[in-house]
Amino acid sequence: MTAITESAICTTCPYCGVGCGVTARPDGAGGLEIRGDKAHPANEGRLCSKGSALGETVGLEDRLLAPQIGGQEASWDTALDLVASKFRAAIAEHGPDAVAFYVSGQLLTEDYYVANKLMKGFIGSGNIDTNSRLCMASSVAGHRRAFGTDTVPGLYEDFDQAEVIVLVGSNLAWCHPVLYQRIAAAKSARPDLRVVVVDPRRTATCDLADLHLAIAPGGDAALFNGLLAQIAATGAVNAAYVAAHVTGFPEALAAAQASDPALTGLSDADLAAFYRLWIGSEKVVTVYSQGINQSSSGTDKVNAILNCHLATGRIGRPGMGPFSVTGQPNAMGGREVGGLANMLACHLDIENADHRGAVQGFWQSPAMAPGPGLKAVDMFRAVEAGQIKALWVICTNPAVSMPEADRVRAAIAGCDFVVVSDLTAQTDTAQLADVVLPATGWGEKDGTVTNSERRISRQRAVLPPPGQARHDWQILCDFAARMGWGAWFDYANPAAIFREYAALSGVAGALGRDFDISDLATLSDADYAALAPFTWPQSARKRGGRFFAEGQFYTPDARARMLPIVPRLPQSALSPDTPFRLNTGRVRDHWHTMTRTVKSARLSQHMGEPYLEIHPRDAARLGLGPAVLAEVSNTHGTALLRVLESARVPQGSVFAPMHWTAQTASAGRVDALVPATVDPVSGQPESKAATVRIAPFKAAWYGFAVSVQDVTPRCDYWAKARSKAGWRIELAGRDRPEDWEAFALDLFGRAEAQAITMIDQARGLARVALLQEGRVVAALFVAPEPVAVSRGHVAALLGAPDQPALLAGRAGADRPDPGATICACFDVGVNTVLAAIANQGLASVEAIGVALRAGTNCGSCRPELAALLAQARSAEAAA
Ligand SMILES: Nc1nc2c(c(=O)[nH]1)N[C@H]1C(S)=C(S)[C@@H](COP(=O)(O)OP(=O)(O)OC[C@H]3O[C@@H](n4cnc5c(=O)[nH]c(N)nc54)[C@H](O)[C@@H]3O)O[C@H]1N2
Ligand SMILES: Nc1nc2c(c(=O)[nH]1)N[C@H]1C(S)=C(S)[C@@H](COP(=O)(O)OP(=O)(O)OC[C@H]3O[C@@H](n4cnc5c(=O)[nH]c(N)nc54)[C@H](O)[C@@H]3O)O[C@H]1N2
Ligand code: SF4
Ligand SMILES: [Mo]
Repeated sequence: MTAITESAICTTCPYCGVGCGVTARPDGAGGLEIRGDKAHPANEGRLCSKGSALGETVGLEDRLLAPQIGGQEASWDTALDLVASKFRAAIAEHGPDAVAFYVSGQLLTEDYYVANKLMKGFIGSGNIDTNSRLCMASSVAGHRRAFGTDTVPGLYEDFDQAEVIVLVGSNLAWCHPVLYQRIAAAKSARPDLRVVVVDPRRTATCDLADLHLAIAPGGDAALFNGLLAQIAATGAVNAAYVAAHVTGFPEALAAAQASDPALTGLSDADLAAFYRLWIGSEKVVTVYSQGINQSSSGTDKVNAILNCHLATGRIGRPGMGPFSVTGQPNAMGGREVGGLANMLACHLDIENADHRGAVQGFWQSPAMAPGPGLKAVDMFRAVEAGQIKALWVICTNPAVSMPEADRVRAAIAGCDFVVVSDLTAQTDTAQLADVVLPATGWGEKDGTVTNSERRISRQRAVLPPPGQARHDWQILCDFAARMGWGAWFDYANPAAIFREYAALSGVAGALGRDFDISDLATLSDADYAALAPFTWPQSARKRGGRFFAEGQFYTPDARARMLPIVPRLPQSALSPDTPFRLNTGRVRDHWHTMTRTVKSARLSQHMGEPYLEIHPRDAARLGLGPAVLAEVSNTHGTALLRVLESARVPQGSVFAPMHWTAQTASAGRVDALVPATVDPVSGQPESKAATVRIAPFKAAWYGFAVSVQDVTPRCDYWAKARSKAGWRIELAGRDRPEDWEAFALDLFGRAEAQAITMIDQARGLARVALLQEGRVVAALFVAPEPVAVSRGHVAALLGAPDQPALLAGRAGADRPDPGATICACFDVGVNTVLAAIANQGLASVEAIGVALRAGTNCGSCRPELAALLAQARSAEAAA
């Protein structure tokens, strides 16, 4: 294993599935100095804003450093004895299906392998599912239906060679920024490269698009059915490929021809332009992500896309193919290792008795799961029904990220026994647990991950485990030993687990499966420590490269399947009571439930508050002024979100990010609104198509506060974000407190502080600054309208002895307000960029880079810089 040294260690970013290589060096102050690894083939030195800020997220302030039972610190022995006794009792009394693991695509392969082996081979139940059910399950199911295996055929190189790249339901600019930069670079080198974005919203990714198709939610299957019909009509079918390698073409075509293109909501001209582009170039890569997967017809959407690539034989050759991009750093590894309830390790099939027998023989296990276990939504339903008596949640936060999140939260709270392994006890899920176990996190643990192009890379430790934290695989092995299976879980290190896994993949390879890395089954510890990134397979049968150019699918007859697809629209119907479609997803600088990105002030300034993107005409119709709060609700729950008017969303549709939790906002959990409607094949929830009603939140007052210390306000609305010197907090309430000074002292918990208060009764304004030892420790600004003070200016004065400027609430002429952060790397604000465009006559993103450095490091903000240029140009034209 890699020792802690002063030299930089090569590892892999723990965020998205691009799987960028990073080099990390301890900075001596508890943080890390982070750079892109130029030698890593996934990114060749590039990083995005989140990857660049990794060093700011490894601090220990919120970390769990010892096990807890019922909120009280306990020893590892006591905690694990309790966990084992509860699991043993539940299994003895109610059978192995009375327990469950809910795990994560952010676990390392070695952690995942151990969890899967433990549940499926030793407890003897299929009840291990993963948050990948919410993420990749429809892609997995679509791949398996078409290819007989869950395999992404292509490589990232295909982006460099493609003539047309279609991005379907993927906001690549924000969610896979380094791939987006790669396409941007390809396009500037080869201006003929055409990019199409298919997304109901006009996202930052559209900055690169030659054609944006603002498709109706759920219209994708109709779009690709239309394409297939047009492929046939224009003679673009690759008859030789279809004849040799494909089954089901006539049925798929007949279904496509019968399908109604009107379901796409697109004009005939747009459809024709798309079909021309796609059919006109052989080298087409169709990239897809959550706009496809997270749908009640997600698997069909995937197969509608695969059908078009199979019909044209555009698969597995340079520059072409369908490309499902994975979300989490090890989403792909989890699929390989069998993390899903309906899979076995190494792409073996849990429903196949021979496969089960082979794995049981290899593991020498006492009790093999007889078949698939419960998928995520069903698993939490079983928890709710009391059928699951003991639940272990590892590396995921289902009280926030599962659909019907309020119901899931109640189910977890009501479960007999819940264990959570996490980095912190301050998550919505951990707060419901009986036992919380401290896990090591990124930078502290060793193992492997697989990225979107099947590339396996090492994550390496660069910091020591903090406190008593243990690695996830160790915790599971310690538990297994207490269950009596110590001999089978006696690994010295992650390398030993990896060797066993690689050997098992050889068994799978011998059974004719594609996931075979048996070359690595005898890797020494030193080789594992030095393992360079490689793409699978790696075995005597095949080494690296693409799949399926010559057919050879993993079906019984080695032919791919085209499927007849009948498009279905989202399951929740709009109604007079719930007339808006709620689309959900991600923002550029936050990661999921924010447990790590929340710690970086830079990353928290881009989008500091949970928001609702709504078309200006809808906002006007509902009486929602700029920046007021909206109450969004349906039968499942309610959220309070800041209104962000934007014509980027179509009328009738709204967008809200998934990131806010009960730790960061009073009512920002959007999954409280998402119904647990699932795709019938994959079991993946429809996370992007809830229906909701929207009404103005009747605020009697709005507030903005800054504080050097974390606070949890008690008022109807609040949301908080990290700033450089502390926290910034947005507030609002239905009733005005009598005394603002008393309110502020209570809010900030500083009865002893000196308060300087300015009240303007007539205008309903109040400003309170709290000083201690002559320095501003907190300040509150109140108004009957959304508070108009400059956030950046106020936050910057925290800790300074400068209360007059602070209470003025805006910067003087000598200190212009930079505005909301746009470039997180160099901390450049919107106002700074706009001023530079106006004053220095900047006319391109490159010119902004030269003048301000904005956009010159990770490049994640380049689409937004381009938007500011366009905004400045249109303002100029109007003037
Ligand atoms: N910054 C950031 N990056 C991330 C993550 C993060 O949390 N933050 N998470 C990672 C993970 S786990 C994942 S899975 C990926 C997700 O990556 P993406 O899938 O790119 O991200 P999302 O924002 O969830 O959704 C993508 C788009 O789908 C669109 N969409 C909604 N409905 C439809 C529809 O019916 N059809 C089509 N065609 N499009 C539709 C939405 O408008 C949205 O822009 O991101 C990864 N990268
Ligand atoms: N409405 C809506 N809901 C969605 C989505 C959406 O687009 N819309 N997207 C879905 C998708 S694609 C995904 S992937 C999920 C993501 O949802 P989650 O998996 O619930 O979100 P995370 O915040 O990534 O949770 C990871 C947890 O693991 C902890 N952790 C980090 N590293 C480690 C480690 O090494 N060991 C352990 N034990 N713990 C660790 C973190 O502190 C955090 O609490 O959300 C899904 N939910
Ligand atoms: S694109 Fe960004 S988040 Fe994704 S792996 Fe690379 S640096 Fe990490
Ligand atoms: Mo995901």
